Amino acid sequence: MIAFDTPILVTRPIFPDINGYKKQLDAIWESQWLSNNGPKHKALEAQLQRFINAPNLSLFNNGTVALQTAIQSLRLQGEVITTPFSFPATTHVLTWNGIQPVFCDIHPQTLTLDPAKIESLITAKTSAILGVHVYGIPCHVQEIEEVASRHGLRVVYDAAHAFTTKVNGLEIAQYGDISMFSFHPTKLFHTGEGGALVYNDSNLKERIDYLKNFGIKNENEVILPGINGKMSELQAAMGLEVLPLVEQEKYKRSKIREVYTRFLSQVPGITVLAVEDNASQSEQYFCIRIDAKAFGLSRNDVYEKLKTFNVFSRKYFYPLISNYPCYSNIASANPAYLPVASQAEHEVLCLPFYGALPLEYVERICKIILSFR
Ligand code: T4K
Repeated sequence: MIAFDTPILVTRPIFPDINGYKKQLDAIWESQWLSNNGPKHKALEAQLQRFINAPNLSLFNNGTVALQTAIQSLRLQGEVITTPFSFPATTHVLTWNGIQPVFCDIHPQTLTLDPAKIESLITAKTSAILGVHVYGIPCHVQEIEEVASRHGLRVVYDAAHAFTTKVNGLEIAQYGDISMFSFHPTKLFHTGEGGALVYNDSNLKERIDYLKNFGIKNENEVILPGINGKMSELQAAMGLEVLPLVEQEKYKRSKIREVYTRFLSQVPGITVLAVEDNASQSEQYFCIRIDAKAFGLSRNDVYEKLKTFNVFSRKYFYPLISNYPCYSNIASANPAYLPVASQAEHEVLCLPFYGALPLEYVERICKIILSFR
């Protein structure tokens, strides 16, 4: 097998036509308005609300600040039960809010919070469950809701990867109290940097929008200890150009998923991660698990060998958050309590996955992987 001439990265952002973006910039120059709930911001908020059928939506400058604000808006405190199998932001926002993360193991198929393991972690201090729809694979939302309502807990979802995912025909953000979407360039839909909160309770809108603007009510009143979470007009303009391209990008990615799945799903030692029957794909990542014994090479071997072919896969999400030095002293971070996550972190590999990746390249990547055996 021959190495690629140029590096093949795990993802590439949608780049809209530069002339469309220039037109957006012309309008911004004309308006002399760059941030603080300007016309582009308002237009994107409305368009996104329609696009994902969101009852309420607030835009942010990134997903992390959005999630931090979600926690503030619900006045969460004490302990929050969460997954160790995610990007650092998921747990860090709890810490930045003075909340103790409590790590719960994940489900062996979906790699999302295992609802059967949540209940034993609930204490008098627990205020919420924070799940992650990792790779766009939805959490077991109904079971989580049942546990939460039995114990009077709030449910927040880190839906950074789950833009457009549906469960039982409903948009993913219709589940739980608040969902956070990331609009980072590595996401299916992006605004350069950015994010949003979607929530069912319209009473939260005012509080969330004050919180993301320093708590300023008017020139004379600051009513909450808010933060600067505002999306700029430059970001919103990018979003307005990217949004019409999302369906086409998803379609291209679905074709790439088909090729990977055709070549890899029957290979002993490789498992292709997929959504369950009641859910739809966000087409955010294409991820496999590699069982070293059955495949003959470990995930790390495959990751390193792919690099020699100029293919840069990613070990999302290794290491587990519970193994970071800043969290490993928490009782629930003990790997003995997290056997499923502790195995998954050594087996998962996200392969290059973006619409502009030619299908011949995808086939070639598969053949390179198969040649390792
Ligand atoms: N929760 C979850 C579950 C998340 O995954 C994330 C973010 C968050 C919360 C926080 O949301 P934000 O605050 O970011 O909105 C990347 C992203 O930076 C990060 O947003 C994302 N998750 C994470 C999964 O991936 P890295 O450290 O892997 O990024 P980097 O720079 O290595 O980029 C990955 C690949 O993307 C590179 O191979 C090249 C390509 N790329 C990247 C950028 C930025 C481009 O081609 N163009 C670009 O402009 O974290």
